Amino acid sequence: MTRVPRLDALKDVAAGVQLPGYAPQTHGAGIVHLGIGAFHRAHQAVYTDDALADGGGDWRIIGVSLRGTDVADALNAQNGLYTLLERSEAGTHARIIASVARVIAATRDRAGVMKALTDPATRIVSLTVTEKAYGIQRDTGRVDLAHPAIAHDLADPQNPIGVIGFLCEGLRLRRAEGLPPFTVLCCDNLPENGKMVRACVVDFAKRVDTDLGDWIASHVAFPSTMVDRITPASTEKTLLDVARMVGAEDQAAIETEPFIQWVIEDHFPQGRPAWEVGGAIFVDDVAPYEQMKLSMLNGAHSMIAYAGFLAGCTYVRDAMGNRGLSQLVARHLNAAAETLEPLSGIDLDAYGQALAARFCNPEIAHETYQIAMDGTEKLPQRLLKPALRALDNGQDLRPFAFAVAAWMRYCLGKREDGTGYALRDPREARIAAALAASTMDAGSISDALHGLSDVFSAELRDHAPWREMVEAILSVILEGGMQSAIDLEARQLQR
Ligand code: CS2
Repeated sequence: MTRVPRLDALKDVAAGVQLPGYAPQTHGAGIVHLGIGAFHRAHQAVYTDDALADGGGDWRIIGVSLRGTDVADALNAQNGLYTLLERSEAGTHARIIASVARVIAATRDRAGVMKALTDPATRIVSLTVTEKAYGIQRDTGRVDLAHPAIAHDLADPQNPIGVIGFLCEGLRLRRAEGLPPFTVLCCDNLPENGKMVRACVVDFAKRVDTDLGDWIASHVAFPSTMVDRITPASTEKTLLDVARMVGAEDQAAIETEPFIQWVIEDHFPQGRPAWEVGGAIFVDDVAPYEQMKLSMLNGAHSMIAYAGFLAGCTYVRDAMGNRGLSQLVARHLNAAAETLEPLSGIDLDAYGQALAARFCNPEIAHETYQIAMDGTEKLPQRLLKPALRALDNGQDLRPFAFAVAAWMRYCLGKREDGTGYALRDPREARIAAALAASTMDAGSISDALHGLSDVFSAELRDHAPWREMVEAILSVILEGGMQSAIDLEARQLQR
């Protein structure tokens, strides 16, 4: 390939690539975003780009990487510019996004992060840091004192390293300086994510200073949001395609699907960008939308991840090409939909069919192994809560039991040919210890994993028919392998 210059200005971008509809340098920053990974760049940064082009305002984003330095190095060398590829059967659309002003790597510039958090211009702090980064005890809503970042930040609150610690210290300094607080906007796949993060920040703050906790509780807005866009990790191919289409080297390029959705509670006391310009929907209560997306899209995704990975499907699209598994996906989507209350303006059947079509997108290489990560953080809202609702409604529990049994088999950390893989779960050590103490038959594996009491609620754990179903499915998977368990399960659907 001929060498191309680095993408750092808009003037050199090849024809045919969509450019921002505004002059980036004429807009100041108003948002600090913690966790500037691919998802943020494919989602909230795009809505902000649309809002800047249409509504204007000083709403550019200062990104923060909490762990690594790569994204900061890549984006800062490009003046924050990056390419977004939207891929589908209809073709690939390239667009330059200019809403990110710069990125700070927290591990080497904590003072820079604090400065951004306490800048009077900062009115929103948004977050995509993954479920496990918060350190929330799901059942109590309080901080998990055993979480490494929470433990560190409680011991030294003025020198935070974690999400909750940064939010709390930023708010403390703003209050001390007489500045209005920023609005905290959680964009992670957690149920009632705003409420959850609020409970955690308030609990953390009260442990540091009771007055601060009370002040946050009464002055800081934490709107909940439902976010959606399937965004696989970038690959070598992403970067090569971008170099060809844009005519510039872009080390921060990302790829995603055409679909995008954002439902937000409209509670922004310090103002917000005109995100509705890009199609964001503002509602009074996001909870039913979150529940729908978590149990249908993400629930089916997790089922696909565990069953698909073990059946040899590298990508979600391969799982959808697996006859038996795609039938189980349809079953799962229907079962999850049945657990939901009707939602005005939404046809759940059509939503489920659209999800299946999105999973089939042949141009999106979304690894099952990527989705399988952090299972214990994902299972509760994606599979276990829906299973409990199904139980309450007297519905069939089997689709959920199948997905959970697939996860249990995945927890063994070995493919069917005996080769191993890393589990990549924050409870990995506890899973390993529980399994080591079991006799490794279906019953003892299921007992051991149901013993993770911060993952499985007592209601499900103590429900004998559920336990029997999970154990029976797991035993079929262990005996005949995942593919034959899938096929057997799918055959039962025909009857
Ligand atoms: C996926 C999500 O990796 C995962 O766990 O289920 O990232 C999913 O792709 C997004 O929530 C789609 O909006």
